[in-house]
Amino acid sequence: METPSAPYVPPQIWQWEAENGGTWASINRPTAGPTHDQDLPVGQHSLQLYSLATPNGQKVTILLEELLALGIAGAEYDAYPIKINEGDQFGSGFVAVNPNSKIPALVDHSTTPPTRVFESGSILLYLAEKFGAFLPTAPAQRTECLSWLFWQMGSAPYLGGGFGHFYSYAPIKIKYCIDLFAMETKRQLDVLDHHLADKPFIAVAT
Ligand SMILES: N[C@@H](CCC(=O)N[C@@H](CS)C(=O)NCC(=O)O)C(=O)O
Repeated sequence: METPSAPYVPPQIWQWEAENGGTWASINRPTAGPTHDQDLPVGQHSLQLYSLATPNGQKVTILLEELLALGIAGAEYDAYPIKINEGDQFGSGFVAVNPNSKIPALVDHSTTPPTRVFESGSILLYLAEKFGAFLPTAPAQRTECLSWLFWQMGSAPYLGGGFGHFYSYAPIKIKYCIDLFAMETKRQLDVLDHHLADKPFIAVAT
């Protein structure tokens, strides 16, 4: 069993140490709000997506592309990269769309005033309801679909923020943290294995 050389004793009042050696230390901070003025570009389509090809970002792009594949022309969109490793998520324009400073974020200019949508699950739901696709209308199936959507929203942080962070980004390898989140990640994947044992999709839009 791993024994830390200098056991950490949490202080009475926690203080932020900006440089903690972690991969994301230069952009992480304990406060919200914009750090600089930076307008967002706006293109020709109603839907403006501000995102990046990360696990959370790609969810929205996949749905938009699936909507387009169904022939839904209103799902055409302009996509702009928000370079989260360079701090774009703290620009004033982006924070106005997502006060939580995380991608993905969407603005729908087909409404007056334009509708901002943030949180990947909320964006998926917004688009599914807007275009009447990929979300069952029957109450039982709709509830089942939303249960899995919310399960995914609640579970993903254990993988990325928990397992991924401590396995890959943390400046020191802490066995306890890696074990805890590896176990939880395995368990979540086993939830999916059980659920998908007798069906091809997690939920089906009927
Ligand atoms: N619950 C949010 C999580 C979004 C999220 O964590 N996005 C990450 C990229 S996958 C991000 O923007 N990170 C930048 C940061 O934390 O500063 C969602 O589902 O939209």
